[in-house]
Amino acid sequence: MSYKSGFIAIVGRPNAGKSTMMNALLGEKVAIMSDKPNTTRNNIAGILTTEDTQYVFVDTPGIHKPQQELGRILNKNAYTAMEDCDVIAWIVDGSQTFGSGDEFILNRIKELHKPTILLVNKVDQMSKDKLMKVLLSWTEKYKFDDVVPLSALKRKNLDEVLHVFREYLYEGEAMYPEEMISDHDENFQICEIIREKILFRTHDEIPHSIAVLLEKKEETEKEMILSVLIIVDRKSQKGIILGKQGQMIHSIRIAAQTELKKKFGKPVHLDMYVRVEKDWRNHAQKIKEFGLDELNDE
Ligand SMILES: Nc1nc2c(ncn2[C@@H]2O[C@H](COP(=O)(O)OP(=O)(O)OP(=O)(O)O)[C@@H](O)[C@H]2O)c(=O)[nH]1
Ligand SMILES: [Mg+2]
Repeated sequence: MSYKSGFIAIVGRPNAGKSTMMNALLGEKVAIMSDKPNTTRNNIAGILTTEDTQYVFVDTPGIHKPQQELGRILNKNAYTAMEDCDVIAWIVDGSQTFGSGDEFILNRIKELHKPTILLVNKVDQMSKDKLMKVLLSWTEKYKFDDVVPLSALKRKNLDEVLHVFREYLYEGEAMYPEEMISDHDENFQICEIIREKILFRTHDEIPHSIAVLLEKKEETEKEMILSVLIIVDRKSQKGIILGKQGQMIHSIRIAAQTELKKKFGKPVHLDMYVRVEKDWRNHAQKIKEFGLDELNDE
């Protein structure tokens, strides 16, 4: 059998389960996940190298109606991934009805004329009857090259997902070294893990308003010492992140340190500071400073 490789853009509305699916396919947590919409903010490549295939998945921000400059950039980056890939994997939450985000995605798909696979996720929450109805209603919208139901969370039907992706990849050599699993470095992952712990503990506007920046990293054989800055976009949010008598930030620190210790195999000491950057999500320069650049599709 000949070797195949290529780029698979994983796109869909916020919360559809894109990052959960990519991590499940990789067997590693490369992208953070949460029940808050717009968890993913960067295009993140996850690389799976097998005996006969190198799959380069590109996890993208959920496509939505943007309220701010940041939202516009996130959507743009997802669209760029669709333009640059070999195969589009559109993942939908099977329990949700077709919405405006889906309309945007479908329109792009129609323009791009690329192999497009529809992945109907969260089937663990659906009866067989319901699933049949959902599959029927989606296949009426577009002539997908393939449709696969799955549960990213329960790891159901993932082999079939890989099998179908392979069908649409081109013959070619591996593009990345076998041991490489992501295109993002360790510092990015540290900040993302901390952001995930904040998302888990906050609600409403806060999950959308924070950014995490690494200020200092010192590592010895025995330990890692980190200092990070948590950006919020309003003064009132600073108090919420700190919590009563510092309880909130304490709980974020403990959770992040625990996961980072497991990841790096050594104790991690984490210092965190909170800074207000008023309305940063509407300022292109700030957004860029915080590592959320707009990608060029040229
Ligand atoms: N029941 C169920 N929940 C799932 C499944 N896949 C993902 N989820 C949940 O859906 C939520 C969103 O998952 P994410 O993977 O962060 O979704 P995403 O599409 O990457 O979201 P954004 O990054 O915000 O665009 C999380 O709470 C997941 O646990 C699934 O197969 N079944
Ligand atoms: Mg995501």
